[in-house]
Amino acid sequence: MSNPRLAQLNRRLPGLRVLAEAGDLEHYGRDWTRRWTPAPLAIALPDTVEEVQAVVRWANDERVAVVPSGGRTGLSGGAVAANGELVLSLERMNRVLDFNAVDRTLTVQPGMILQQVHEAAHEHGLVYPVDFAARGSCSIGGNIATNAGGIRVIRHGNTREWIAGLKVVAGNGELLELNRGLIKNSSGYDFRQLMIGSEGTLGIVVEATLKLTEPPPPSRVMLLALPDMGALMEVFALFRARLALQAFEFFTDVALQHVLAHGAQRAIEGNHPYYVVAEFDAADERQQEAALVAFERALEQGWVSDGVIAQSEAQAAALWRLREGITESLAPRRPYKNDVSVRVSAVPGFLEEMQALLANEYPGIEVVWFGHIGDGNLHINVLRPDDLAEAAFIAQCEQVTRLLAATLQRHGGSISAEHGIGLVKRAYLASTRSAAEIALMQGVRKVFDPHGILNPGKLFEAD
Ligand code: 2HG
Ligand code: ZN
Repeated sequence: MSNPRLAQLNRRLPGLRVLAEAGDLEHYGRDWTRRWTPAPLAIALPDTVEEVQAVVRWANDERVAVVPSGGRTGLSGGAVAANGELVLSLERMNRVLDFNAVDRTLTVQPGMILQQVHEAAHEHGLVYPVDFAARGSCSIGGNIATNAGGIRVIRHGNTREWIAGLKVVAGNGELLELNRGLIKNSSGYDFRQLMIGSEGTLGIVVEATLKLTEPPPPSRVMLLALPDMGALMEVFALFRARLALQAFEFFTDVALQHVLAHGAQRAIEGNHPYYVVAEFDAADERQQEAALVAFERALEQGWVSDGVIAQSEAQAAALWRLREGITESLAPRRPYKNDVSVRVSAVPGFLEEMQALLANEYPGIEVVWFGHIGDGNLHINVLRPDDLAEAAFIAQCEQVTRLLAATLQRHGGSISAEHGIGLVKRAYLASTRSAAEIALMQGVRKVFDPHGILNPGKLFEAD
């Protein structure tokens, strides 16, 4: 260990696993944004809560910045280490610690992959219902840090709803035990909720007690083709009124073309500008019949032009792939991403303005949009043309994001719905949160992390 700081860390914590090879710095220093050049000091891989505390105490004493790191599937740069930070990877802390059948809770370490959490819940005949396409590689600690949403929010809410307790290491190395799994706890400030969505700037989650629930009833998956944008909210209102929706996801034909080019199977013939994947309870004939009646009504009204209902689990998975495969199909192009939300009632007005804005500001540039329309959450992926240099492209996108932020502000929306602020959206935080709120947020940060060593530069432009 030639670096004096690392040598000192090694002297203080000789048993700590530390990586500092070029390949490791590259691997652990970046997330799915792929925009920043990774340049961490090293990677610490603690195996126990005490080791996490010891690393944080050292970093606090030495004023070394620490980037907490999970699956690094984030899309806002929240886990990027590009400034000599120590990456604190929680990947070795990936075990189930406890299942409590009476409380219906699963206590896990933060490095557990979401899919493994699903499987562990399933073994006990229950489910952890937060779910999204990155389930195979994102970690539960990262989900908590960003209050991850996904495709079942319409039924179950965000990660926030499913956390019964947290153990967290604050910026001075102190271990906090927050809420201890209680359902009722009216004893002052709820720091557990404050930690959720704080993007590693207040503390490092070292243990989480997750609420579990009953498995959902049997469901069916339907793909609908829509003739125009106006039909989208009509179909949503109709389906929500008549069916028990588990998911209602939307994408454009532009998105579909990318997924098909990436190997997915076409499910509906012809050209249609918009699509919806809906999943709904279909426990009995009455519910299945209700879905067909709703579909026929939508056809009569001209709100849908075609549709298919999956007849098997394999077909359902194939329909879901059309929606869930979008991010992966675009990844090689390293899109510029926006992840915005408005209240569901504000979606039609916002969409109209947003479409006009994108058409105006991105002439000749391919824009792919899709999202969780039933939650008022849209993802916009902008693809760089080959003949436009990266820096010029980002500058143009930043300019459009400023306009988008102003549009969102008029509609009472948010510049980040579920991906967090990280590095990517920090310049726009003030479009969603007031100056008074931001000052309070920074004040809170000082309380939990007095020397600002936890994920500095993320969330706020200046600490
Ligand atoms: C999704 O909903 C994810 O698929 C990713 O939140 C969104 O890639 C994106 O922009
Ligand atoms: Zn999403």
